[in-house]
Amino acid sequence: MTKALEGVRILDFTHVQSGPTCTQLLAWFGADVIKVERAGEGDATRGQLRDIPGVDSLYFTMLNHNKRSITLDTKKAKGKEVLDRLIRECDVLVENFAPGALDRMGITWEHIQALNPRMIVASVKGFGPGKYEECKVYENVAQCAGGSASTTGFDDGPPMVTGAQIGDSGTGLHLALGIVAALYQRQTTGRGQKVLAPMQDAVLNLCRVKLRDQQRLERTGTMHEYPQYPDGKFGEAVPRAGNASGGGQPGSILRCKGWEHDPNAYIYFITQAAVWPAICKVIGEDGWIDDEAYATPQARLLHLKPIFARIERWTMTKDKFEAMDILNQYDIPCGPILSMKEIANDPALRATGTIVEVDHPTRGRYLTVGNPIKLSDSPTDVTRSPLLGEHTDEILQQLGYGTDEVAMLHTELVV
Ligand code: CAO
Repeated sequence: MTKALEGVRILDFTHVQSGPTCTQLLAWFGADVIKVERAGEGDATRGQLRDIPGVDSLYFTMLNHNKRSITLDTKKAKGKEVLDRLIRECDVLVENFAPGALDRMGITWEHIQALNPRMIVASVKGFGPGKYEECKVYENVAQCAGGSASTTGFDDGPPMVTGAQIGDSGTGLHLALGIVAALYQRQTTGRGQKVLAPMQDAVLNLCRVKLRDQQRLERTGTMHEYPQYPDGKFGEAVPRAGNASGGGQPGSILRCKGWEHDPNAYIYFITQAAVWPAICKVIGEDGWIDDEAYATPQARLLHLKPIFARIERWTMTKDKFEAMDILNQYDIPCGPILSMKEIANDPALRATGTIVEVDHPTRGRYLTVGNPIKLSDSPTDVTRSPLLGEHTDEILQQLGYGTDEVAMLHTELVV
């Protein structure tokens, strides 16, 4: 079966997490991704958070599947020459260097355009144009600058970052979509274009509902779905909502049986209006179905804390999976708090290829997250990440270099 992006060649100048997430997705959709790295060290993540001495870290392997690796010193004249050939041959250049690094290498937009006007140049940067555009940025900086941290955590605590890598992987996803759109547009224009995904903007996009709430707060001075209502105070900005859903259907994280010794014995419980009578029956509060203090969603907003406290008295009598089984019978939206250990062994996620085992020549077998996006006509086969420079000679030969020239590039320490 062919792959969705078969024939698309990606010149992958990415490192760490945001850019590699993007190019890994493109590789999973069938693009030929050529990762350019410096000889010796390569992508810094190869050596970071190592669990086995001398072996590519899981950090690296889990972000660089299905790619080929070429080592190239793009600051040397011969290295530049090889790079120019790659630019001519590829469809997309993806990079997430610090601002200005590509220009300092001499790979300006004009230079690329002169070599290959069809090339799409896609970049992740921390910030878009403006005061902070020259700044280097990592994950948590983006979470803070994009509105996530100020709206995450509890009202009486400091701003909080989240474990989901919305700044890095979230931006990588945005960039991948921009690239695919640019490839599509190129079919009619015949031209490449620049694609930019700033991490602050991507995080803000994922925090869109909080900007919605900022405007609601400014108009009405209150938000009835937030835990600050009815007893607490609202300030000028969207507050941290703890585990409240903050949306149209109130929800909360509730303790389940075993919570005293298991940090993940919890369930997320949503009091969806459509199933309110069923919720009342399950927890043994049939009287709440018609009680005017509880009967309507509007009335319930005044009593969310006691309502969830009462539901929790019920969830604490069941373990999270028992509670799920019972609640699902009544279509009550809920979800167990799953630990990474539980997720790693989840048979459904393994069956769909979202959790996969991969063989690696120096690491052995390891677990990774496969492609979460499923295309029925373009299935993903997850293959291991490349060793540093593993495909250097192969790629040079494909670029038209003869055996002697390849040997010379090695002796000149360009590759
Ligand atoms: N040959 C020669 N030089 C190379 C090279 C190669 N193959 N690959 C990289 N380099 C050089 C770059 O040209 C740059 O040199 P200069 O500083 O002289 O211009 C240098 O290596 C380092 O690049 P960098 O500044 O991007 O790397 P850093 O480790 O200092 O910063 C990071 C890392 C992530 C903070 C920065 O790249 C950044 O802000 N990127 C944009 C935002 C981003 O993607 N952040 C998310 C990262 S994931 O958490």
